[in-house]
Amino acid sequence: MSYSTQLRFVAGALLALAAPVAARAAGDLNLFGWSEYVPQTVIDGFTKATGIKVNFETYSSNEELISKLVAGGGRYDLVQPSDYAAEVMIRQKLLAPLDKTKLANLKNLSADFTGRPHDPAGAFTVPYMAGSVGIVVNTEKVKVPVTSYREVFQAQFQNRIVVLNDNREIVSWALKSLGLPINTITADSLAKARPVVANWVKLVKVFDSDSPKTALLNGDVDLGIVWSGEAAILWNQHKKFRYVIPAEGAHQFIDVLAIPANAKNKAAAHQFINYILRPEVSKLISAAFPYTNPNAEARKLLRADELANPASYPKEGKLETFRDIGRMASDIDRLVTDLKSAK
Ligand code: SPD
Repeated sequence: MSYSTQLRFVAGALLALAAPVAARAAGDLNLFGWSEYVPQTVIDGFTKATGIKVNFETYSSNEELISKLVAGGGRYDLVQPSDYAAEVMIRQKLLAPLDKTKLANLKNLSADFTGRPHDPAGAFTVPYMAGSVGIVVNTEKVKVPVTSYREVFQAQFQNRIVVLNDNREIVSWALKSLGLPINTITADSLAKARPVVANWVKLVKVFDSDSPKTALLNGDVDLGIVWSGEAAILWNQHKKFRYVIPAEGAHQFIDVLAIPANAKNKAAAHQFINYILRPEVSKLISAAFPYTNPNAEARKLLRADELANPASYPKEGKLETFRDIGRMASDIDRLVTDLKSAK
């Protein structure tokens, strides 16, 4: 385990011990999900429909989720990893198999988002929302075309850039720009990516995975590389914010719901999963967080302008999902952490 991974592990364990467990009751659902991803209206609707109180905690990266689960996963009944992180958790036996007899609404999912390599039989995971990671440009401030990672990280944009605070993402952009694979990572490919990342991080003003849209809306930065749902919200606010899938190709993610192996309230977790698969509930998720909705029946309820949002439903571009890369994940983490601290 790398030094930074060890630090995260210890921090996760301390956080787990410090959490306000007194507020939790045996029948509650303890949900651990991405920030700005599960609308409060959906949580409230679930409680109203079932009488089950939801204790909701958030995280900003898959790596944070995994280290916290390893440290004290029994505190959570439901988690929301991305596809590749779920693949890691399945390999590490951190997830419980789903009881599909309790998930009648699985039938609403589009076949485009099921049967994927992270969980081919859907034995452990259910798609929540999907999306991509792409370039967003304030076209009132940036007058030149920006269509590739290299065009984002130019000296003329120093201190005008926001990017996700996500080490795997940043390295994958460098690998893509070098024409190297993002899922077969070697010491050699990381050595090639290192000087690219070193130059790029010096140009960045804001690293933010929770709400990268904020720096763009405030005018603190003029362009960036963000989650597609963030770009979709920006587009809804003002059409000057354009979303571009980088020419080199982009990361596509499918975020899922899954039940930790040692969850105490698996029954409530199944109820929550089945609840969010209702088309009228899934539609509320799209309205608040306009990522790509994997629920075919919910899509039928979306307005034409929601379906026309180019960040939520891009019409072109090469997309590739991340896979479990084993121990190389900690090498990536160390590489970017080192370069950021030398910035
Ligand atoms: N604020 C919600 C962000 C969801 C991002 N999920 C994708 C992570 C892929 N690394």
